Amino acid sequence: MTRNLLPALTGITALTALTGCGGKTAKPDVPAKPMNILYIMCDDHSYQTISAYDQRFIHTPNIDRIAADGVRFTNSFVANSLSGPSRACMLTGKHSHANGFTDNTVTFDGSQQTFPKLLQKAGYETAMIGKWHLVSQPTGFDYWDILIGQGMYYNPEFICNGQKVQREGYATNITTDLALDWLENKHDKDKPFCLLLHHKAPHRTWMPDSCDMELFSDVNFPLPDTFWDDYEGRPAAAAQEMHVLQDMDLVYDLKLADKENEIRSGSLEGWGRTMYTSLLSPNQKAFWDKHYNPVIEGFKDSFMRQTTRQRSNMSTSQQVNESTCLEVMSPANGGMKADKQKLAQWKYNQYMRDYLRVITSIDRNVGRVLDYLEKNGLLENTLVVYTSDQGFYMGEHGWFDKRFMYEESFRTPLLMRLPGGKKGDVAQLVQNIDYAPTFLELAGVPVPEDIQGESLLPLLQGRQPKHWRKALYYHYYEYPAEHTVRRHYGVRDNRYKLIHFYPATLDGIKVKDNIDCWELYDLKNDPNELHNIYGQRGTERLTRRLQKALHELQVQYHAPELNW
Ligand code: SGN
Ligand code: CA
Repeated sequence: MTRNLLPALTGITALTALTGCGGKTAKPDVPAKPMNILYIMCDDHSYQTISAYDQRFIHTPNIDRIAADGVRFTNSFVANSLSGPSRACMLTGKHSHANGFTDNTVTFDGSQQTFPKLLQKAGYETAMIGKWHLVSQPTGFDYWDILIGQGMYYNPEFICNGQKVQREGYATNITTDLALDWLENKHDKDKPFCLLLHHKAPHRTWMPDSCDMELFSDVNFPLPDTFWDDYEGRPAAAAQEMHVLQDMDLVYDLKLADKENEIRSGSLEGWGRTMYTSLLSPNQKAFWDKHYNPVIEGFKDSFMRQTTRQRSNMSTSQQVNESTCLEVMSPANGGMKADKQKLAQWKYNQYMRDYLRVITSIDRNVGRVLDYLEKNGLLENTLVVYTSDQGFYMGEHGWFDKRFMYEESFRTPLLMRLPGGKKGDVAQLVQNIDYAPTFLELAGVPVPEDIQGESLLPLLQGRQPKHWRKALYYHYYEYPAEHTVRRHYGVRDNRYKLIHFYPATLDGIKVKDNIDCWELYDLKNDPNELHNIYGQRGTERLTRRLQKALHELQVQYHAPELNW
C-alpha cells in the first residue's frame, strides 16, 4: 500500500505553465520531465555559521542564494546527531532503530530500501559524490565516487565505482569538480538526475584551503555566554569530553605541530604531526608553514616563553594563578599551566578562525555549482537542497562536536529552493527522515508505507497542511565512545524538551560510568538549556504530557521503549 500523493507541479511543464514561456502552452499529453534533485550536504556545518540563519560570524552569500530564492526551515532537526546515522536516516526516511545504522561503528545494510533506489527505478539517473561514511559500498547509484571513511582534507583518496584513486588538492574543490564533471560529461541528459554532493568539510580537524588561510586572522571572537557553563543539574553534560578548553588538542585540532617538538598534547598529538608530515605535498607545506609558523610562535610567546623568561620579573599577582591553572592541565593541553581564561580565549579563536575558513571554501564551491546550474538552464528545473548531517557547537556550553539532543546539535540547517515554490521561512518541525519522502513525492514516485518521515513538498509549495507533527523523536546510541556522550532519547515539541540519558549495556553487561537521569527544559524561558526542571514541583503535569508524547512517538515508529 502506498500513500496518496498530491501531484507535484514539476519540471518543464511546471515552468511552462507558470511562465507561459514563448507563448507556448503545455500539452497535457506530453509527459513532463520530472524535476532534478541536487542534494548538497556538509559534515558538521552549524546553522550559526550560515548568514541566512545567523550573521554574527560569517557571510555566506552563495549558500544564502538558496535561501533567498527558496525556503529557510527555521525548525529543522536530525534524528540522531552523528554522521553515519544521519546519512542512513536520510537515505531510508526511517529512524536509526528501523534502518539499523544506530552509531558510527556499524555497517549500513545496503540491500534495504532507499530513496535513490526508488528514484532509479522511476527513471532517474542517480549519483553519489563525496562523503558517504556508511562502510558498505553505495547501492542505488548509477555513479558513485566516495571519500574513504571520514575522508581527508588534502589529497584525499576516493573509491570511484569500486576503484581506489587518490586525487591531489583540497577535498571541497575536488568533490565539487567531480560533481560538475558528472553533470557535464557523465550524466545522461535525457534523464532527470538526483545528485548527492556530500562534502567532508567542515568536519574536524577544520583544515583550511591554502587560499583561505589568512581570512579571519584579525577577528577576535568573544567566548559565548554559556562557555563557562557549570552543568549544574545535568550530569551527562558534565561528563562529556568535547570541551574547547579541556579536550581540544593543541597539536591535532589547532595545528601546533612545531618543528622543535616543544608543544606537547594528548593522544592525538602524533596524528596531528602525521597530518602535516605525511599528507601535505611540499607546495602545500609551504602554504601551511607560512600561515601556521607565526601562529605557533604566537602561542609559544603567549603561553610558554612568558612563563619561563618573564616569570621571575612578575609580581605574585601577575603570575599564573595556580588554582585556575589546574583546570587546563589536561592531556589535550600537554599538561601545561596557563591562565584558563586566556588559554580558552586563544583556543576558541583558533578553532573559530579555521572553522570559518573551511566554511568560506564550502560557500565558494556552492556558488560554483549554482552558477553551473544557472548557466545551463537547470536552475529552473532542479530542487536544490543545502543541509548538514547535524548541527555543531561553536563553543556554546564550552563545546565543539555534536551528539547531544541539546539545540545546537539537534538542529541542522536546511534550505531548499524549489522552482516556482514558496520563498520565505517555514516554521514547522521537520526532521532529516523527511527528505526521502520529499524527493519521492517530487519525482511522482509513491512513498512506501514503511517510510517514517513526512514529505516536505506541501511546505515547499507554500501550503499549510492541517495535520503536521507536533513533536519530534530523537535517539543517540554511541556510548562508550569518543567524547563520552551518554546514550539518550527524548521528545521535543514547539516549547518543551524531555530527555532520558539511560545506562548502556555491552553484551548484556552494564558499562561503567553509566548515567541514568531525566532532563526537562522550557525552551521559551530557558533557550540555552541551562536549567533542568525535571522533578521540580509544578512540572508534574507537563512531564506526564511529554512522557505520553514520547510514548506515542515510540509506538508510532516502533521504537524501543527503555525504562518506560
Ligand atoms: C571522528 C572525530 C570525532 C567525531 C567523530 C564523529 N574524531 O571520530 O571528533 O565526533 O568523528 O563525527 S577525529 O579525531 O577522527 O577527528 S561524524 O560527524 O563523522 O559522526
Ligand atoms: Ca557530522
